Formats: sequence, structure tokens, C-alpha cells
Amino acid sequence: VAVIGERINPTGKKKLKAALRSGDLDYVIGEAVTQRNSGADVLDVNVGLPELDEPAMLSAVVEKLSATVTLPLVIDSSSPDAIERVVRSYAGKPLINSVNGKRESLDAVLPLAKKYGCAVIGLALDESGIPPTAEGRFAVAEKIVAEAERIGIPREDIVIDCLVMAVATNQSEAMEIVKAVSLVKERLGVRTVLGVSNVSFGIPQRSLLNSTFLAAALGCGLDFPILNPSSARYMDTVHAFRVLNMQDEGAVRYIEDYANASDPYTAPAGTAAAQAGTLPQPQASKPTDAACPIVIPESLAHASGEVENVVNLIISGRKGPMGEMTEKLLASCDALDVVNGAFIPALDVVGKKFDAGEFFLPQLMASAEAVKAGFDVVREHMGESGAAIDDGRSILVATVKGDIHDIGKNIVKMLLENYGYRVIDLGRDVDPSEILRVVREQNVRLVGLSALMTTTVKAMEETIELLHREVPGCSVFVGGAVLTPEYAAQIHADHYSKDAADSARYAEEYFASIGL
Ligand code: THG
Repeated sequence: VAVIGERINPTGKKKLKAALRSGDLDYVIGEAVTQRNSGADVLDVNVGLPELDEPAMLSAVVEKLSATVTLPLVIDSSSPDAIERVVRSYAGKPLINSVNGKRESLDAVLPLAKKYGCAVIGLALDESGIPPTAEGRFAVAEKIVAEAERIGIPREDIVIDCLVMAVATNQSEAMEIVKAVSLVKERLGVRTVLGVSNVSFGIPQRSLLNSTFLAAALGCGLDFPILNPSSARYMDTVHAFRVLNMQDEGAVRYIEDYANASDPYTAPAGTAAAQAGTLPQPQASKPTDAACPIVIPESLAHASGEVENVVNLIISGRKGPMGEMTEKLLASCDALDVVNGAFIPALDVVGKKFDAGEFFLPQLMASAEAVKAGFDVVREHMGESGAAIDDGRSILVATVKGDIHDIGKNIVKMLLENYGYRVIDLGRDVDPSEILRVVREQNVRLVGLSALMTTTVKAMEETIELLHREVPGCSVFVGGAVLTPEYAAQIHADHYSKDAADSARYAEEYFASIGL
């Protein structure tokens, strides 16, 4: 097991972004040294920032790192140009991060790895996306390994990434990922890598979930966890695992490091050591059914008991009884009143709790699911007149050209649908011209664009420019990990959404402003 330090990556790191923009390479070296001292064996280097010349910056950073820190480097970039410029002059054997199963990627990246004798990370995704099952991910990995061997890259130089998804959105995949790691190890005999911390996105106590997932994956043969080595919790897990897998023979290192360390979990209660590690005790579940947190409108007043029940089901994210409870309401209430007077105010409450840090992403998703169950009944009930709900308030969502990450976009879609909007989802990696075509064809007034990768913000800017030029009455909101409010303004987005709840708020405000 070798730990890949993840911290040289500007996503979400203000200081590193500023340092890269001003060319302050000493700051980057500082991050490298800190990671080495914390126990990183390899360093991932990613300097993709939308407004930066990536090939030039990546090669400057790699050159400086090679001269000061002796650890091997992982060249993390989605630009084949940037990768080639770096590996051409790299002294040693770099690991390219990454190629994937798409034809275009295989053809662009594998020949570079072959020509310059690099190792390469292959991501288990292809033209049809990331397969949800272990066997599906394995099949893509198998294809990548076959392609690499065909052009003469030996198996020892291939590392497969089975791709970690967030449990907040893809809970059923967590153990599939772990299983995929064992399939890849067993059947292909290549090494494996995982970006561990993705698993805990939107969840409290991230390091607890991350370290548990890490332990499970190590147990299935994970060779290279990508993580933040400054977190003792992850490194503790790695050090302990190295005893189990015989890497730390005689447990020499383990004993040296831990024999005299106090363990916060087993220290006698009340001591400082115990307090240092005490997790907050699980709270008795709050009696959410106690009070109704919304103001019930006049039109629903005669059924206030049922309305309260539905509102509480939504807020606590219980979809099971939603269908039946909605039926009950519809027996005496108008369908649109139910949507506008109960579903939406309840979702607003959940959005506020999410903003306040009181609720986390899985809770937001559960509430959206509950509303969806209610909506299904409303739609059925409205039958032919269901068209009434399609009142011109259509929203197109897409992840921009070149970008394959769509977690954020999918969450936004789900939430907007449950606010009653008609959402047209064009999926991932969508051409600006395709977005324009659909906007025109379906008379769309609001477009949401997402970009998770620094390299694709350019495509976002192009899409916004095209839409604003061709369809002046159409508003564009943007979101995604690499964006900031400042950068969104710079590329002329009409609104920056910091999360899904914020997108719903903006949609509400925007449609009200144009009288829809
Ligand atoms: N696979 C491959 N390469 C990758 C990833 C992957 N490169 C990029 C990324 N995923 C791994 N690198 C990072 C870098 C920074 C952060 C996460 C992954 C990060 N995380 C949070 C933060 O600091 O706020 C949370 C960190 C934590 O809780 O530990 O910034 O999957 N091949």
C-alpha cells in the first residue's frame, strides 16, 4: 500500500488557487513537504484552474517538485497536451492520471504512456458513463487493460481506478466499488487506486466514513488510496492495515508509532485523552412530528391534520406513507394547492435546514424522494389536466462539454422536479450547440449548467456566450465544485448557485420575475 497525497489540487482551496495564480511555487512546495512528513508515499499534482495555462503551470510545478521533494509524482490532468509536456522532460517514471475507456481518451493518452514509458491510471468509465455495478466497472477496466497491452504497455504499469461515488447520492454503489477492486485484482492482476474522500461528500464527520471505506477497500486489495495524509485518522488506518498485510513486518513501525500513544477511544472516560476523541453522542431523534413548521394556507385549512402529516413526512424524508397520505389530501383539496401549499413549503424548510448545516445531503435527497412519491400521486390524480402543471416553467440542465461528473447536476434536477418544474436533462458532456437547439425548440427560459472539472469551465463560458447571443431572454445559472461567485460573474452567468437548494430558490425568483 502506498498513500497518494491529494492536497496539490486547487479545487476548493483558496490559498492554493491564489498561490498558483500568482506563480508562488514555494507555497506548492510547502504542501508537498507537509504531505511527505505526514506519511505520503506519492504526490498527486493537479493545477487545473480555468484561467491558467495548464501545460505551462503543470510543467513548472512538476519541475520544481522534482528538484525539492524526492517522492514520485502522479500527473493529474485531463489535458493530453499538459500531460505530454510534463512527461517528456520528467526524470523518473511518472504515473499519468488518467485515461478512461472512451475511444477518444484511449487514443490520446495510451500512446503517450507507451512513448515515454509511464505508468497510467485507467478510470472505469466509458461512452456510456460509470457502470453502477462491480461487474460493469470491471468490464471497462478489462477493456482498458487490453487496449494498453495491445500497444505494448505492460500490466505492471497499469493502475485501475474503480471510481468512488458519494454515498449521499449513490449509496448502493459503495460496496460495488469495493467489490470491483477485488475483481480487478483477481482477474486482471493489475494494481488499483481510489480517490477515497469522494465517498463522504455531503455527510457529517467525513473522516469517519472515509476511514471506514478506506479499511474496506484496503481489505479488498486497494494499492493506492488517494487521500489527505494530514488526517491522522486515515494514516492510522493505513499504518494498522500494513500490519495485517505483512507490509509492516513484525509490526515494527506500528509499535514504534503507537505503543506509547494514547488512544482516545479507549482512554478512561473523563480524561483529556478520552475527551479529545469523543464523538458527539447520537442525539435522540428529534420529535419532528411535534409541531408543524409551515403556515397552512386558507385553501388547505379544512384538512390541516393531513397537511401537517404530509409536511412532516417530507421534512423527515419518509417516502413510504407519502402516496397514501397524498391520496387522502386529494380527496378534499385541489391538487395544485397541495403542491404549492404543502409540498413546496415543506421542501423550503428542508432547504433552510440544509443551508444552516442542520441537515446533510442524504436528508435533502430523502425529502426529495418523499415529495416525488407524493407528486406521482398528484400527477395520476390530475390525469389529462396534468398539463396544468406544465405551465411553461421548463428548466434545461446539463453538464458542459468535456465534463463527465454529474452528481451535482442530478441532485439539482431531482430537487427542481420536486418543486414542480418540468426539467429537461441533456445529461453530461453536452455540446453548446445542442443546448441551444433544445432551448430554441422547447422555448426554454432557464438553463442550469454544471462543471466539476477546471478544464471544462471554458466550455461553460462558451455555452453562456452562445445562449446570451442567440436567446437573449434566457437566463443561465451555473454551479459545480470549480466555480466561485466571482468566476461565475466573470463568465457572465446570470446566477451562481452554491448548491441544489439555492438553484430551486433562484428558479422560483426568476420565474416570478418574468411572470410565470
Ligand atoms: N481518482 C483519480 N484521481 C483523482 C480523483 C479520483 N484526482 C482528484 C481527486 N479524485 C482526488 N483528489 C482530491 C483532492 C482534494 C479533495 C478531494 C480529492 C478535497 N477534499 C475535501 C476537502 O478538503 O474539503 C475533503 C477532504 C476530506 O474530508 O478528507 O479537497 O477519484 N484517479
